[in-house]
Parts: sequence; C-alpha cells; structure tokens
Amino acid sequence: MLPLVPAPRHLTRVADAPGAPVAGDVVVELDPAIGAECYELTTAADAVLVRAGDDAGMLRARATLAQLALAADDGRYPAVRIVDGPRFAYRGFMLDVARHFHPPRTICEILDLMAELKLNHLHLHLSDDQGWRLAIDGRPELTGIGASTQCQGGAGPDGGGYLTREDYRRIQDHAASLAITVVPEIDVPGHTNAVLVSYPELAVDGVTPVPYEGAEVGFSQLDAANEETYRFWTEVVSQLAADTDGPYLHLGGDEALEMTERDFLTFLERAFAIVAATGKTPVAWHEAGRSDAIPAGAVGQYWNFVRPRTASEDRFGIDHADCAGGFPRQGGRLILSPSDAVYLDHREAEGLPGVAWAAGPTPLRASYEWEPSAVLPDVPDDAILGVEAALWTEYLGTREELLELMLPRLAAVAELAWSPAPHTPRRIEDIAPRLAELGRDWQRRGLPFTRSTEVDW
Ligand code: TNX
Repeated sequence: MLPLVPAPRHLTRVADAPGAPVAGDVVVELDPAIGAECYELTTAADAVLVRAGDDAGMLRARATLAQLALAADDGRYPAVRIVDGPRFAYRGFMLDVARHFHPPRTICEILDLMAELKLNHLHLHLSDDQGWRLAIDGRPELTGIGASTQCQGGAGPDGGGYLTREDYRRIQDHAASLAITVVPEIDVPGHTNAVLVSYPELAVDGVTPVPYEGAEVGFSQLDAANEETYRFWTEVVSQLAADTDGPYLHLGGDEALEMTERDFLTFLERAFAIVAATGKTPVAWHEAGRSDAIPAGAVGQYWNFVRPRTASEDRFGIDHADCAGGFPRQGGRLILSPSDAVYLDHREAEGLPGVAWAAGPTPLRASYEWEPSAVLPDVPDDAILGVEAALWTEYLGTREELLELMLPRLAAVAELAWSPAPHTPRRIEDIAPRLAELGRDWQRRGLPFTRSTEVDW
C-alpha cells in the first residue's frame, strides 16, 4: 500500500466514498491548474485523495474509483497513484431516437453508462425520415403525425413517440450532473420525410408524402428554393438553441442524395448561418464540408471508413477525406466516427444481430484497433476535436437491443478516446482483461452485452 499523500490544510473532507467501499476519508481538492476533466488520485490503506481540475475531473476520478472497486477483492481499493486526463476533449456517443423512439429513462440509463466510461457528449439524433422526436412550440404536426411512426424491425412497441421540452430539460439536467453535454441533431435537408408528412408545403412539389417506416436513406429533401423552409428551420433552431445548455447544434447535412448540388449548397449556406446566428456552434456530417460557407469554428462529423474512400471507390463518387477537409480548411474541427469502427449498429460477427453495410461485421477488435490521427492524414492533430461512437436504430426497438450492441464496443471506443496516443499500435489483447472485469460487473447488474470472442469473459 502507498502512504497517503499528506493533505494540505485547505482540503475539504467528506465522509462518504463516492460510490465505492473505503473505510476512511475521501479527501477532495479542486485546483484549476490541474486542467479540464483531469484528476490525480491517490489511494492508501484507509483513505483516498482526489485532486481535480474541475467538477468534471472529480466525476472522472469517481469513475476510476468505481473501476478500482471492481478490481478490489477485499472491499478496499488497491494502493495506486493515478495522474490522468483525456486525450480528446470530445468523447461522444450518438443515439438515434428517430428510427425507433427510446424514452427518457433509457436515455438517462445510457448517460449513466457513458459517465462510467468517462464519455462526455451525448448526441441525440432527434429527427429522420421515420419520425420527429422533439416537441416544437407552434409546430404541432411534427409531434402529431410526424412522431407517430418509426422504423419497422426490432422488438418493442409499434408507433413512435417524442420528447417534450420538459423531457429534454430533465435529460440535460441528468447529463449535467455527470458532466456530459447533450448535442441535439435535427437532420436537414435530407432525412426529412417525417417533416414533409407534417408540413407538405416544405416539399419540392408540395405533395404530401406517405409516412415512411422502412430503412432506406437518401430520398427526402426540404425545398431549398422555398422561403417557408427557412422560416421552419429558424423556428426549430431558435427553440432548440434556447433550450440547449451545451455549445453545439447538429444540423445533419448527410445523404440528401436526390438533391441537386446547387440546392444542397444553397440550403446549407442558409442553414449554417441560421444556427450560427443563435450563438451555437454548428455541427454537421462531413458531406456538408462541400459547402464553402461553413461558419468559423463549426464542427464536421466524419462517418466514412477508417481508410477514407476516394471518389473512384465511392458509390456516389464522393472523395470523403476531401469533403471532411472542408471543415478544417475553413477554420473548423472534426469529430471522427468511422463507420467500419464505431457504428455500433453493425453486428460484431455473422449470425449476431445488427447491420453490416460498412465493411461487413464490426468486431470488437475493429472498434479498438484504429488510430484517430491516422484517418485523415491531411488534417492536423489539433483539428481533431474527438471521437464519437454511433448507434443507429433502424432495427433496435428496446433498451435490451441497444445495450447488446453498445457493449462492450462502447467501452473500447471510450478508452481509445480517453487514453494517450499509444507508441505502438493498439492491440485488443491489451484491453481484453479490463473488458472482462467490466463484463463481470455488467453481468451482475443484468445488463445485456455481446460476448465478443476476443475477450475471455
Ligand atoms: C448511415 S452515415 C447513416 C444513417 C443510417 C446508418 C445505418 C450517416 C451519417 N447516416 O442514416 O442510419 O448509416 O448504419
């Protein structure tokens, strides 16, 4: 056991260990010089000392203490001294509540799991062709007909659902208590069939489409030439910006595959500006990097492969690295979500649930053994804001289905986003014993997870 670091006099003593067994004191100190989300943790026979840069750092230390408690077999923490902090400022998880609606209690449970893994941004995909999921004042049809549908497939009840403004408030409050920022996404100009069903005047031909509950993408669009489209977008964005604590507002921008390039770029220029005018930082999927009107500081989210497909390799002739590069070239940054590594709706292996459109199944190994700084060689390291895993829910209708696909791969992604860049390539063997430890805890708690073959559970 290490000796307890002598406690400076200005420390506060709190009686309870943060959610873990310790016989003596937990001593905590905040010191901004330690850095955002950073902490120093010392455990000894009967006491714990935590020094943290901010409240988030305190919570990250608590997550580490909870993990140390898992490793302790005599009810005590092992003696350690840990000096720790994140590699990436943005470590995210995206949940699609549009294809299948998932209620606030599931979202809050996911927030708890994220905090255990030191993830700090929850991106909620709140609208898509199959449903609109957030109440907007003055736009009742969005949560009427627009929210009444969802994708077919997956277990769970039929029909959609949506978050009230109060639900959204409560989710953000719970997130804030865990030092997690919520990033809301309303996906435009494509992925908008549910909007067009609700407000057909926004469709190019003004014809009301039929509600859509399939799993295809790329067929819908808002009318870029209609002023009504921008009035709609301004109303939605104004409320969402006012209700959102965090700095980001995600506007989608992906897969508007039947829109002309001119309409796409016209729309994006206006949509970006409307978001920026609220003071929020716009975020968009990397196709939006084709725009030359990206506001300074905006963030792109890269979803193509760990090795970006070139124009000649891509089905639609898109040079994905070049597209994504539009953000850093205009003073913005990038979040990396390579689909063949961190799209967790992909099955881990043949025969398991999940899709496989990216590069076939996505084993645990593929989620862990990639290096963020190597994905887009032309993008400087300081333009990489972070990493985000994504869970699309075309076929995931229940909490159990979500968890089974999230775990254990989310833990592997969380570790690569937190830990320092390795000197040698990451190997799944390095993390496997720690995942097994988490797995024993998930099992005790009755959480569904995939028994990946790379881990000796
Ligand atoms: C791609 S890549 C999507 C989603 C789908 C997902 C299914 C991107 C930004 N969008 O619309 O749900 O694949 O894996």
